[in-house]
Amino acid sequence: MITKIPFFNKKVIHPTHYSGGKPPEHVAIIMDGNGRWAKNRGLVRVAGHKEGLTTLVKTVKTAVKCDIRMLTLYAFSTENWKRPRKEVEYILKLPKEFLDIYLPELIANNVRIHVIGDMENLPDYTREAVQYAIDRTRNNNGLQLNFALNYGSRHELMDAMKKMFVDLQDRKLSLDEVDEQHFTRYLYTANMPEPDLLIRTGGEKRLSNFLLWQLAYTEFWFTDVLWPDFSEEDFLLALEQYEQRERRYGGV
Ligand code: V0D
Repeated sequence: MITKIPFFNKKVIHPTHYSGGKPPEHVAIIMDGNGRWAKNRGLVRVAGHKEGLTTLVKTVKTAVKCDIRMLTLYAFSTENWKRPRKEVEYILKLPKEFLDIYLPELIANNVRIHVIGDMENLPDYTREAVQYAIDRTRNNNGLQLNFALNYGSRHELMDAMKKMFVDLQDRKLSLDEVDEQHFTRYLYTANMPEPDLLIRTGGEKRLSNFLLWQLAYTEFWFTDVLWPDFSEEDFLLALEQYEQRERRYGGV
């Protein structure tokens, strides 16, 4: 709810009463701060990832409620393989853990699951659980839930270029057909709208190789709140503040 105070003609925002005006169509989230959350509590890092999974479930529910069409979550980057082996192993078990519990509920809510990134190098049990969820929800037309799994934006861009070069070489494409719009068809995100809003939790203010091409005109919203502490109120505050920003796409 946005309350107007007539005298100042200023809007007062009640984050707990998000007006639900015009939500962003596509929200992307970098879910950072799980390890630090655990460390602050004297817990092992993986306890933070586990708690982060709970936040993810809440966030998806809020997105469905707010009528957001698409949610893209940075879950595991191509750089995350450099973490301790035990942590990587644990993180890669989470997709199956999540889907074993929540897939029926996601289906009941008409959610469509999609992945961007390279699934080839994932463990079999992860890839199989995720592929099953993708296939099982393929025809759903509610919220599209994209997980960036083993994703790196520069890798995505190089891959897209290579695929395009092959098409040029094979004369399936001519150089004068190559433009921004055509190029985007070679990305993992082909046919997706660009994110309207990027949220990064955990205090860092950088992109960390996430959707470099796709975020060109996206509004950024950063918070120091660590992902496991990211509440529905925080999410609604981000949506509310997004709604108040004016987007010009380079115009005036
Ligand atoms: C750990 C907090 C769900 C951030 C959330 C492998 C880091 C919990 C998934 C998931 C992760 C992925 C695909 C899918 C269904 C669920 C997930 C990873 C990490 C990286 F189809 N949570 N989650 N994937 N974490």
